[in-house]
Amino acid sequence: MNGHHLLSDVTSESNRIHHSAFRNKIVSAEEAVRYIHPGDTVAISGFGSAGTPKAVTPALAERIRHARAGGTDFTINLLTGASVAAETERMLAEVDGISLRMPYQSEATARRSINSGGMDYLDIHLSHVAQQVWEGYYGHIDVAVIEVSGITESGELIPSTSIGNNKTWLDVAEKVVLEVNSWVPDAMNGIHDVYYGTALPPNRKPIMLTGVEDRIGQPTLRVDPAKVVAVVETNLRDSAMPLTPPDAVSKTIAGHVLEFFEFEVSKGRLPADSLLPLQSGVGNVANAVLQGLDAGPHKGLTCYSEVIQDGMLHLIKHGTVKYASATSLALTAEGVDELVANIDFYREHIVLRPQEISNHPEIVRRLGIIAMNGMLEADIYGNVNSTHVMGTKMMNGIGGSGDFARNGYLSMFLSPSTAKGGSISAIVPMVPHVDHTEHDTQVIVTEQGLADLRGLSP
Ligand code: 0RQ
Repeated sequence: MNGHHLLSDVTSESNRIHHSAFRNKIVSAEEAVRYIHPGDTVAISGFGSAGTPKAVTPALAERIRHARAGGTDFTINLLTGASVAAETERMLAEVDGISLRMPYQSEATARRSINSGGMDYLDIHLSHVAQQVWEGYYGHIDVAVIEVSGITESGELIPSTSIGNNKTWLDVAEKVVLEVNSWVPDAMNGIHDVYYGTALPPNRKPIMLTGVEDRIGQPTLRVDPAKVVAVVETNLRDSAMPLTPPDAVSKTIAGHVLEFFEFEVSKGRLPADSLLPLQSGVGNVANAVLQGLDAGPHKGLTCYSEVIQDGMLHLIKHGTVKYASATSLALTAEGVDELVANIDFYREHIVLRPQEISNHPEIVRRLGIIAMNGMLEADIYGNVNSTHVMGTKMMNGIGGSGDFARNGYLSMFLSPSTAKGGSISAIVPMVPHVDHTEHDTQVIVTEQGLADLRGLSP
């Protein structure tokens, strides 16, 4: 593919590009990054480990490293859906290539740069990103680099394994670079639902999504072909982290959560069969809760969350979950094999949406979501610190936790009761940094037990 750049009527190696205007723009990744200049604001695809551009970002890091070596300062502002593949985050941080990063990241090298003042970091609710970009808070968006899995005959883009903010990036960027990744199984076409009805006030209309499984948009993303300056072909897999089995503490926390659900059912506050749509963070504790549900009495559950991991496929296969909506499909290699082998089944049970919709407060409130998120620490009033270790050092960011915690029907925070081998308590008299106020937090769970703060005075 590297030799194909700037030839007219180039043939696509992958047979995924069914429109000649795009085929004619096939170039190498090294060629594509020439459209990115020092000081540019660059918006890339990616949410969790899924759908990050895999060829252009290393080429960009290399271009920055070269420029530095030659004495030229080269940094960009980097906008994403949420965290992106860790290696992408790392390679751009290692070359000191990012001057401003938003809206979320969770990688150690970038974290060090943020905490030492090398990188400015804007930690914002994921549901706010598209709106703030449209409002102009991040200035001119020079280049969008978006991974897709194909381009249709009519020039629409088939999304990859995540959608995130891609619709917004494609709409607002001056120039667009597309990575067409033929590793994404063809069979996934149709799993996406891209809603084009959002607008800024005063032109907003209700978003008519009233059930987790509702499809309110179209399966493809739109782009103005005139803005597409380069198309890069790849065949590279997402690098999803393998899941670790839940440990004893996580299992105990999950046990408290599951017992609580039964208590809520007995009080008539949750439907006995299907509960209410679940949102859960990623990681050990969330995983333990999902596994516990799989072994429990409920069938036909629904999930309305950000990320679908391998564990969710098992729940769907077993009938425990009948429908899962997210913005990212962050599967391991085995997860992808399972998905593809049974794609006709899973396509009936999974939908991927833009994060504007997966995290939309209107929908989270309407559906009555049970929000379960991790925390660093909580205080006895219920204020939660999710982001700042000891009140000063940025850990990851608020991500989508606030979108769900503030607007959910039940807002729960789950964490081991201590950190760092028992030397730090996660329950403190007063948190040194507040992400979720006592008014947003209803239930706090550790392995020591579950505190239901609803109806309690301070
Ligand atoms: O550090 O790995 O160096 O030991 O923080 O803590 O216990 O492994 O928990 O991975 O679930 O992360 C809040 C960070 C929890 C996460 C946070 C240290 C601890 C460890 C991680 P080490 P654990 P988790 C997703 C919604 C905000 C974003 C969000 C998060 C590390 O849940 O980023 O919710 N949340 N998005 O040792 C000092 C404390 C500490 C502490 C933990 N009190 N003091 N260090 N740590 N507590 C929604 C989706 O749908 C995906």
